[in-house]
Amino acid sequence: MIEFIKKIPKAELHLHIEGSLEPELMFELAKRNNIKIPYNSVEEVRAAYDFTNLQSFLDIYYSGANVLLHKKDFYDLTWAYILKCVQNSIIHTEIFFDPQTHTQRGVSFDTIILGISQALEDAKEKFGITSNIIMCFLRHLSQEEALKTFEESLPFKDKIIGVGLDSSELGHPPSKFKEVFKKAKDAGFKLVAHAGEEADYSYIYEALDLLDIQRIDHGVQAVHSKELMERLKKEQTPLTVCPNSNIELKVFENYKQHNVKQLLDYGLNVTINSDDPAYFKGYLNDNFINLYENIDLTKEDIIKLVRNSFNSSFISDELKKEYL
Ligand code: ES4
Ligand code: ZN
Repeated sequence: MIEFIKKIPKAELHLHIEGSLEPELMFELAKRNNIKIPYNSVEEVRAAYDFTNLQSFLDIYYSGANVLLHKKDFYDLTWAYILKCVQNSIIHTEIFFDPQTHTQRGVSFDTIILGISQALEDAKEKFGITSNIIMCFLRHLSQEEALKTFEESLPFKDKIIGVGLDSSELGHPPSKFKEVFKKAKDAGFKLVAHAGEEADYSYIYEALDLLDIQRIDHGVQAVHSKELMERLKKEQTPLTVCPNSNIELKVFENYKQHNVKQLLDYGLNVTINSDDPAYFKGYLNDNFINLYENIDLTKEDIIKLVRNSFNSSFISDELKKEYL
């Protein structure tokens, strides 16, 4: 079964490219760009990855991103993730990036998007891996700033398939970003949002009803509302669940406590994803293997989860047919 999990061709729908920055590359880029980082060794970095909640992770994740300055840095970051895709049998990936994490430090929008998209074009050429890019707004910042970022992205609209919402969830509900999501929808972007990761299921309702999103990132708190579960089942709204992330950020105590099997058995459209694999101890295969080893996931469950990812992706119907 482990071999089967490793080899089955997969799609990934919830991956923050900044969260794929491995400590080794962090050191290399710090050196290349002459940037001080608060660690003396790769081991010291890994030891710092001991999180108590989402915010404790985000503090370290944003600090790690400081080493990214030039187009080549974003290219190298993305290329390193593509090599992991090859190892994990990922043939299609939809990656998030956080423009504000970089533009706030003076990095220009084009530097970021051109570096990432060049690596993805090369991935298609060299490995046949297809991809889409989703731009996330940082929810701890204002809607005003999200609107500014949205305007900045418009010259690169052909490279960005959708917009998302991430960062500190508690206290920053989807309702805060109604206007920018409306603008993005009118401009033809696909819409997704992190909701019900740490915050309660009311954030999922808001994402659906106020932002009109097409996928929910995480969404595991939905189990606390029978009415919402029924709706998600009926509408087959995709949930991009990230098991390693949930364990590392203490959303669940351990894999046995994770509710992914419950969501799946209820009939929801669940997918498995790695979120921030460099920080959460493993890429996509590890997420599947951890579930397989700890809860009663059958081979049929795994096939269903993988098929859900392709079905819920933003690829064309033609390509979907080819992949399914
Ligand atoms: C994130 Cl796990 C998670 N949650 C919310 N925002 C994020 N950004 C990067 N990883
Ligand atoms: Zn995420």
